[in-house]
Amino acid sequence: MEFRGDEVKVAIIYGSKSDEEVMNGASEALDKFSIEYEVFVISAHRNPKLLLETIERVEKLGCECIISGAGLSAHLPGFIASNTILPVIGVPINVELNGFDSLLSIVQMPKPIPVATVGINNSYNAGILAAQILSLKYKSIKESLIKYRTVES
Ligand code: RP5
Repeated sequence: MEFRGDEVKVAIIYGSKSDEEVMNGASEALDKFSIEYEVFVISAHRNPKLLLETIERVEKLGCECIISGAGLSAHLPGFIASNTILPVIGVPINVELNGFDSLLSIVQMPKPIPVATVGINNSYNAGILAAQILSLKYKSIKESLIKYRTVES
């Protein structure tokens, strides 16, 4: 199946407007491969109902992967992962403790609910990993990734 640029394939969900700058890296990476995405700013603890509705919406939109970033006690990516079988890529955000609180909250998910976790503040890599997941299905993304990695390294 070929990638159709007008379809939203990735949802980017982060917990607060204050995460925006860090999370822009994910959009930057997805833009390189012309992958459509939609961004949602929703807190898991301030607005859990809206978050659940949004996860349903993201599935209905046909998204194939979710990128989620949060700081502090970062339960957002894990909560999302527990409510969908779409792969969830977590981005730990450095707010306090050099981001280790967030890293451990995201990476230490109990079985059988994994969150594929990238480095602290490394949302760009989350975008690349999302592209790699999509490249299993979309040949054009696979070809672009191969070219990109050769040129960039
Ligand atoms: C987390 O708490 C957010 O993801 C953010 O990283 C952190 C601080 O949020 P704000 O108090 O700036 O809204 O939920």
